[in-house]
Order: sequence, then C-alpha cells, then structure tokens
Amino acid sequence: TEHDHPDHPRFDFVVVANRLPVDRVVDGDGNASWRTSPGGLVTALEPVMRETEGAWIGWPGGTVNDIEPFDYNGTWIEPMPLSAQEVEEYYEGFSNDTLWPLYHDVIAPPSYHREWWDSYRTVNQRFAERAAQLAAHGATVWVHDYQLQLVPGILREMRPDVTIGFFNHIPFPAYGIYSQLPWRTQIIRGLLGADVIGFQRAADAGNFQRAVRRLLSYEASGTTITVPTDEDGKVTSGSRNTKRPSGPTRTVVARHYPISIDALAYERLAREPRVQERAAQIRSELGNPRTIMLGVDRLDYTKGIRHRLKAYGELLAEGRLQIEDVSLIQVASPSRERVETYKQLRDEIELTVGRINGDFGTIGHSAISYLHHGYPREEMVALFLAADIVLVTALRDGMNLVAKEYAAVRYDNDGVLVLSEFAGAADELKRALLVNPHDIEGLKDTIMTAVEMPRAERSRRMRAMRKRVMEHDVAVWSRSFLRELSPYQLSRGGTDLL
Ligand code: GDG
Repeated sequence: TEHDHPDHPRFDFVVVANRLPVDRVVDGDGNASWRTSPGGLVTALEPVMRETEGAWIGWPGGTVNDIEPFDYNGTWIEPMPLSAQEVEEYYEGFSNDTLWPLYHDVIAPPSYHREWWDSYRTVNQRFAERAAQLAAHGATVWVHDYQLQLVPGILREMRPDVTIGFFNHIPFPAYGIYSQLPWRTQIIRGLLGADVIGFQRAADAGNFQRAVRRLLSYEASGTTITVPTDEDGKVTSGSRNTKRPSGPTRTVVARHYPISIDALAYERLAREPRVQERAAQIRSELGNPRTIMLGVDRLDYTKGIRHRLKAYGELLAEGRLQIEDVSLIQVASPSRERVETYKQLRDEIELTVGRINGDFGTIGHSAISYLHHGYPREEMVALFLAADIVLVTALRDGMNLVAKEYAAVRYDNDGVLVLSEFAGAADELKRALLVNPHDIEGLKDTIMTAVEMPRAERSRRMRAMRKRVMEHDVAVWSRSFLRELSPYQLSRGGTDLL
C-alpha cells in the first residue's frame, strides 16, 4: 500500500500541531538556525519525544516553503509550509477569526466565509496526508487543537491501523453557540476519527458529547461515544438513524485532561538568586509600593484585560486605592496583529491605559506600567515574584497557564491569585479568589479583598494552590492522556508508548 513506501522514515509517535516545536531564527549575516520554542506544549511532550524518537509536523511560521525536514535533538522535524493565502484564510481567517471567537462563547463576533472553510479543509487534508506518510504501522498520532480538527477523520480513513489522540486546548462551546457554525457536522465527524478526544474541563467534554448527540444521534454516555463504522473501522459518512447501530462500531473516549506546566522548572527558576535580585529591582523601580498587581496575557479579547482596567480605574477614582500605594503592571504580549478584531482591541486598551495614567499618574509614578512586548521566561518569573496580586480575569479561557505559573513560582507561600471562574484553571485552583469578571463591582470588591488579605490567609490559600499544581504537573497530564490510548494501541497490535 501507499503507506508502506520505503523511501521516507517512519515513526511510532507522531505529533501534529499547527506550529513546530522550534522557531527559525535568522542572524545578521542571513544564516538561519533553529531554537526550541518557548511554548508549554513543547515542554509537555519533550520527555515522550525523547523516549520515542518521534516526529513533529507543524507550520514553521512565515511563508518560506523550501525547508527540508531535519533531526532536532532526536525529534524529526517535518515543516508544513503554508502559502500566503493559506496563512490568511486557514490560519488568520478560519482558525483565528471563525473558530477562536466561536469557541470562546462569541465574545467577539465570528466571521463565516466559505473560502476560509475551503482553505481549512485543504490544509487539514495536507497535514493528515503527511501524518499518514510518517506514521509506522500501529503508530500513535497525537493531533493538537482547533486548527486541525479535521485531521483525525481524514487520517482514520487513510490509516485504520494507527491510534489517534486529539487534544483541544481551548473551550468547546455549548450547543446553542456551536450550532451557529455552518460546518458543525463536518467538524464533529472530523474529531470523531480520533480514539480519544481530550478537553480541558469536564464541561467542555459534556458540550462536545451533546453536539454529537444532537447532530449525529450517536449514543454518548459517561465518557464514551459509540460510533458506527464500516467493516474496516472507518468513519461512516452515514445515515441519521444510528442510535442503536446494528453493524460494527468503535468506541471513542471524550473526557477532560486538564493541561498543566513544568511546575518544578518554574520553582527552580524562582529560586535563582539573579531572578530574585531582578524581582527586588522591579519593586524598587516602581518606588516600592505597598501592593504590586500584575496581569500577563497575550493581547487577546478573551483575556478580559478591559474589564480588569475598568475595575482598577474605578478603584482609583473612588479613592479606594491610592496611587502612592499601588501599581499595576500589565504585560500584553503581541498576538495575531493582522486580524482586525485584535487591532481594534489594542487601540481600545491603549486608549484606556492612557486615560488612567493621565487621570491618576504623577511625575514619579504611573498608575499602570503597560508593556506591549514578549519577555524571556526569567523576566516573567521575576514579575511573578514581585507581584503581590496576579489578576487573571479571562472572559473565557481553556485553562490559563499564567494562573498555574504564579502558584508554582511562589514557593514562599505568599501572593494572592484573583482568578476568573471562566478559566479552566478555576476547576482546580479553588483557593484562588474566584471572580465573575463581567461583574465590575464584584471584581472591585475582590481586588480590595486581595489587597487587604492578612498574611496567614494568603499563605493558607497559596499553599493549597501550590500543592495542586506541583502534584498535577504537565508530565501527569501527558501521561494520563497517553495512558487512555494504550488499550487502543494494544487492540491494534500497535506500540504502547508508556
Ligand atoms: C492556549 C489556551 C491554555 C505570555 N506572555 C509572555 C509569555 N507568556 C506565556 C505565559 C503562558 C503562556 O504564554 C500563555 O498561556 P495561557 O494558558 O495563559 O494562554 P494561551 O496562549 O491563550 O493558550 C489556554 C493553553 O493554550 C494551553 O493549553 O491554557 O487556555 O487559550 O505560559 O506565561 N511568556 C514569555 N514572555 C511573554 O511575554 N516568556
């Protein structure tokens, strides 16, 4: 068969993600080299990649399309080129201007364009074909995130012998919202090509199961979905009357596996003397205020940055916070800058920051230190160490790793986390101060509670949150997901990765 072609290397473990785990850097002389991407997924999968000598298929960024595959520290890097038009339609369009706002409860209105959908299908097809070429017989393929939801279905058709996992890093919306999508059934079918479909929260898995029941009438109970198939185990494009299928079926698991961070690595960095010196320096450069508050987000409308600024501005206006006592640092790292909604958001936030600083700042002290940059990880850890309060006010967020990073860093058991109940992290970090960011009065009161919280209570809460994060780190996450795949691997005579 086509996939037995001997010409290219074959792997027992293949990761398929929108981006590669490495970034291309070009130096002053125009020489290109590669370095590890800072992202969490890369650290999460690093141990598995090392042990299995796996392959990773992803877009290298940009539109350079002649990059040859190569070995990087034992991982086979398979660059998937995108044309300028595909970047516009598949990536910026369908992924980031249709699916992203739709899956985040339409905080911004999603755009539906048929050309974008066509491009999404084409690119997903190409990723799936490449995965089919690289996967050894009985291999495991782990597909990541909303950009690639059609890959499991296409791959299942081509390669019934492989075990397929899919992990959705962002929320999965309630059916009333999901049903807006003109291609809602195709996406559900695409995902059902996987053996295990992972979500961040139990509620996301529940929403997905309801969508499957409503759109396909398949039986879904507990965490399993019964999918009618043809004799080869392929997805049937099928009739509607499938509730009690008489023919062959396969079982798909849909449940939550909350993602996490390399918690120990964060704690280690926090214990470095140079990072602590930097934290002290940040504090003194702000004029040693009594309270430093911190927000760290990609500049994204899901993160609730405007709600946070509104609450802070009103607390200053009402005199409940004094400019001499308090300082807010807002890191807003640049993101998706070619998408119109993001341009507008940036303008609005910068207008608001300018107003608050103009109204309340003094020559020696500004109300908000607004930073539209990305920083090295060390600097982020120093900021977490310096911050008495971290504000995570997302309107919707799959997990939110910033919340977990703050807990991992604070080995001194101090600091208060204000956390939106709409972030996945709220299911685990129950001793944070949970807020509804839409309720501005409630948010203001919660910020005041954080400012005034006695040391003993801060310590009790932080201790509980740290325990959770240290015991449920990213290695626990990837192992529990892969463990769910092993019965499928065994039943197909494939390779068990653990
Ligand atoms: C998606 C989901 C889910 C931010 N600015 C800088 C910087 N960061 C780091 C943070 C954190 C990461 O980026 C952001 O992760 P989040 O989880 O907060 O949010 P998304 O980017 O939206 O991620 C999310 C995640 O996927 C994983 O499944 O949790 O819900 O939306 O690690 O610290 N890091 C550095 N400099 C910066 O300026 N070094």
